[in-house]
Amino acid sequence: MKTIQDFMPPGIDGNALLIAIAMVETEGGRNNCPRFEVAYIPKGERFTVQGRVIEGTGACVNSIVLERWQKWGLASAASYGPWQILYHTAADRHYRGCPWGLWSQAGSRPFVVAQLERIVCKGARSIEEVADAWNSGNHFDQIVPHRYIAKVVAEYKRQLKIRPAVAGRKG
Ligand SMILES: [Ca+2]
Repeated sequence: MKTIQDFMPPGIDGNALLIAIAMVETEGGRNNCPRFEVAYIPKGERFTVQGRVIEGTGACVNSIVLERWQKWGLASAASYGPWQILYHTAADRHYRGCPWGLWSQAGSRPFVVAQLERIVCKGARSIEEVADAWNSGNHFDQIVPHRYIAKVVAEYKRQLKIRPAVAGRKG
């Protein structure tokens, strides 16, 4: 069976990276509630979620996003679970379950790994580039989330220190 280490660039511990991203996104899964993304909500749609008003901008709505919106509604416009994977990202990686099925670690991990593989296939070669792509879609555009990247790098280094036996190991 293929593991994350099979496609990670040389020198990157894939499991430490997975933990680092989860730590930065949700404190390792402790704060894993769905977060709604207004860009994937059609313009004109308006909701109140736990006292906060959410209004769609439609910025990222295309025919595929709209089809999923019609099927799942607001649940389609959120990110889920320890890694906060966007439902659309998982669906693009052939996830066929309901959006909230990504809420658990077991439900989302295969699609998180599949997305990381895609990021690496598109040329990301460092923790910085992978973190950039995870947060902003890709590592070769103008959008570089410096603070997010710095957090992932720091957490990755911390993970290597606290679990040195795993560093560089296959699997
Ligand atoms: Ca970017």
